[in-house]
Amino acid sequence: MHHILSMIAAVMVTASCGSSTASSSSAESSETTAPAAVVDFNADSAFAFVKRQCDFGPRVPETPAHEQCGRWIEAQLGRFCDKVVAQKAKLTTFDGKNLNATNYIGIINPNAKERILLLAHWDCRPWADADPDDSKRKEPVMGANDGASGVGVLLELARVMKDKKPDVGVDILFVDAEDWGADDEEESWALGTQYWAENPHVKGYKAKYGILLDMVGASDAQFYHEGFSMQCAPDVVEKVWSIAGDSGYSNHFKTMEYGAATDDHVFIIRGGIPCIDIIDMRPGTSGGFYPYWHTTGDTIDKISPETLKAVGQTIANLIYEL
Ligand code: AHN
Ligand code: ZN
Repeated sequence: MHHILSMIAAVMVTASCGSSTASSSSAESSETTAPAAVVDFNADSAFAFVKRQCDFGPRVPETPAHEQCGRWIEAQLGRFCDKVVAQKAKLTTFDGKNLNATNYIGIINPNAKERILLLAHWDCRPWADADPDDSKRKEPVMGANDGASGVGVLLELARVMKDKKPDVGVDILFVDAEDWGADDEEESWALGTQYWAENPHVKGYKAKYGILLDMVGASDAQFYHEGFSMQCAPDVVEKVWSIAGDSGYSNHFKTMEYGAATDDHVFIIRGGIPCIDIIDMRPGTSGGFYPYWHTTGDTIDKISPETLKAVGQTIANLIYEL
């Protein structure tokens, strides 16, 4: 089912790629030894940001844990960024629920013309419907990896950027209500991103490209070239995987195309910004993703500081252009 959906979505995204800004040619590095990084992404700090989110409990929209974690995220962005926007939205789910959702945006170098968009969803899925134990499938997902890991990496990047301002403008977008979706309805996913794409926090917002982090914390994470990213932003994929390899992280970053995920980046692309997805895909597993995806087992013990470092340091090295 997932595969069929992906193919349908592939056609739709292909048709809409043209609206995005023309991409520049790829600049691949031929370095074979890892150069010294300009900034140090702290893996333990990133891990602490992931754990703190889990300590609230599952951040399912319309629950106290979600509300509390949202306020915490806003406060963290306030510590590290030049400006913070909390974008409130009323969203309707596929099953008819009205959600009070909030997207949070942390803005770094607000006046810089050249901008990079970094995003992750911060909500948790209300049901662990992929759990092997069917008695647990109505329980919420903790989302240590599916949600908290991307937010944790981006908060640590924000902390690093406060210490040493990059030349480029960076917008960190934490989207709500990504995971309240139905298998057979593409449009039911990524509601917060769909809202942001229609109502960007800055009128006429433009970025050179976007990078989505989704499930970036598992110890054995595998990041393949994702299908929609390759269709609409192949040069960005090449650049990120090239930097990851040069930085010593080819154990996680595989230079092979695999799968296509209906994820937040698809709706960023539709809005006209080329965007890639760094997502943990596992060929041969039933879901095609990280093995605890949408199960009650998506907990903090699956998260490895080493993986958070691989992703975070790669993005840092990109921002500071080694
Ligand atoms: C679907 O499940 C259709 N796409 C994956 C998007 C997702 C959900 N990423 C994390 N949770
Ligand atoms: Zn999910």
